[in-house]
Amino acid sequence: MVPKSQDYKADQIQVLEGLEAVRKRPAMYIGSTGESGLHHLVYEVVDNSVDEAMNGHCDTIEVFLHSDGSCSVKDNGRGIPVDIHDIYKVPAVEIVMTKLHAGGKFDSDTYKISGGLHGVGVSVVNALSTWVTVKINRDGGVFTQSYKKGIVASKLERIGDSDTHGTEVHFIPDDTIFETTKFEYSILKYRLRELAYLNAGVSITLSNEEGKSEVFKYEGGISEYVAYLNESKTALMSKPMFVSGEKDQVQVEAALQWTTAFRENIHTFTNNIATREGGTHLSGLKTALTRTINNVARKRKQLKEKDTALEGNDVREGLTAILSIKVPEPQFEGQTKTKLGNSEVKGIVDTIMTESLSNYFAENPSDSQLIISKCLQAFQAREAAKKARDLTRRKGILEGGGLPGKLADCQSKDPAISEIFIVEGDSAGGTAKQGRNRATQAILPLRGKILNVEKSRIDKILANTEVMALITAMGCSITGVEEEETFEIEKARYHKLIIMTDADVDGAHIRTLLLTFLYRHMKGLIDAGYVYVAQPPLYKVSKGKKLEYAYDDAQLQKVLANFGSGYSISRYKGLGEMNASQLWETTMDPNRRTLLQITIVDNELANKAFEELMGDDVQKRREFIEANATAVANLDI
Ligand code: 0RA
Repeated sequence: MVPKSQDYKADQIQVLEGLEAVRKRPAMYIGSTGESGLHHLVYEVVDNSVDEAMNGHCDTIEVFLHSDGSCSVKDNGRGIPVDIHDIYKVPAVEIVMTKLHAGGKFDSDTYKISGGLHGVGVSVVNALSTWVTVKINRDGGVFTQSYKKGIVASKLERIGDSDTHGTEVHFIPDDTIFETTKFEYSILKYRLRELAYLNAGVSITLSNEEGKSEVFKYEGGISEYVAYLNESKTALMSKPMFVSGEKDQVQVEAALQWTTAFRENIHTFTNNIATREGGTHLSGLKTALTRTINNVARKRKQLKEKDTALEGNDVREGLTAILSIKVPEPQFEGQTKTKLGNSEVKGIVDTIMTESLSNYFAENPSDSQLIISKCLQAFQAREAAKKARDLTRRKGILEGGGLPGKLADCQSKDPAISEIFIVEGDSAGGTAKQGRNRATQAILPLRGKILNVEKSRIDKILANTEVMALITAMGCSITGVEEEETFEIEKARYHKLIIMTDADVDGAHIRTLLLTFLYRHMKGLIDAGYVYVAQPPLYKVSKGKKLEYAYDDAQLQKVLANFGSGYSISRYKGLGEMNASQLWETTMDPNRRTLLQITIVDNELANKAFEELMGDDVQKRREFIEANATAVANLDI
């Protein structure tokens, strides 16, 4: 279990610095003064409560969004100390709240969330709030104190007796600092749920004054997290395998479950912070997986002596895993400071994982059989993909060597002004070809439905003519072909890829298949802002020579009001119902059209969305489509 803290002594407070610096350069402490920085205020307070939980002092945290725009975070931890500091002669809580970095020096709790954007201390929240009120239950009493913009507004006051302990921090963000001060329930929800998964048994409630309320509490911790991530997949084990161990003050927890999927889905955390760029803990896990599975496969004779060893990619195919470690002094590196650098961690994770994996495989022979068969299939598919790749490479297809026959290219060779329309069907493709501005607009008609890449391995993807035509036309290759990245955004032949499909169910399906492919294998195009969806009109309204288009029902009503009586309406079901000049006027002309740009708001949500939408579980897919009916209509993922 977690080491117990020694008794707190107020005079252990060491580093003291005022809060002026925080108000002067807020972004340095919370990342930004936009929406993300605003929500960091809540996470900062919650992280302090979670610190209490991680060290075994707290099991309940409640976050409440008040209708005046304030937020309160209440926990049942030890309570911020209220006794008078020997040297500073003020209550300790006053120092915690008004001095930078005071918190971390208080006691000898081993695991503090320090580093990254969090862990700057609750005083930063105070500095960036119009007002804060803390209420503490501790030492037999209830105590409260208020602050304004980080400065003490009232002395610490004992307002009653209490036999419990805990802290409540109530604050309202300073609107002279933040661009927006409105807390978004949905943004908070995901991080709080993640924290609840990472800290098994800790109950985290999120509520607002309008009566919305959710409790996140997972007795199963990260195992439950893995089961949740695998909801829309077919698992190869009845339940996730759970690993836990500790060495040299480093705690390691992992949950793993293989599925029939083709992608790996591994999330790593250090002291509850998502380490998106991976690091030494992830390396340790990967090493242990590759070595152990090869050993077991050989021992079980599923891998023959003459066979070459399975590679990392093979053993991780279809694996969903959470690796959560706690380190006393984490070092975060990398571009976004989300890569764990502590070198000692690799060996520790490797040792703990190797032992647990070996035991698991020994104790669960039927699961082992399935998992290793899956790894062998991945291995064989990789060999097949290599052949397909060599073939396409020889033809120069991935690099855009010969352009596909059915591409009607534009005349411009300048990608910045060139566009490619991906059009559903040959007939609409023909119309688009006639209607386009051939100087800058290329047309690629796709026949029928493209492959669902969510359910296909790379060898099958490379063998699909429609997908290959798209890859070849774009000229920038794709990701996921081999370990070394081959995707090169600089080689993109068009800076606008415009999906133009019918406004019906089939059109929506084709659009989704295309977006799935782009998200999984050409995500760089989406990140660069190159991917768009065309918006063809739904209605044509005419009266004599007068003609107008409407793109939705609301607009139709407006148009009709303008026309008065005696008009005729026609509803477009497909692109094919328009002639070339109508298609140009309504959908393709850069001066008149509207395009929807595809952006990814949240990577993890997008990942899950594609899995549910395109995955194995029909029920999940139905739920997703029902819950996102309007979003799917707009497809702004
Ligand atoms: C300083 C020292 C101790 C606890 C805390 C701060 C503390 C801060 C927050 C912020 C929100 N909830 C919190 N709970 C605790 C340790 C006190 C001890 O050793 O008793």
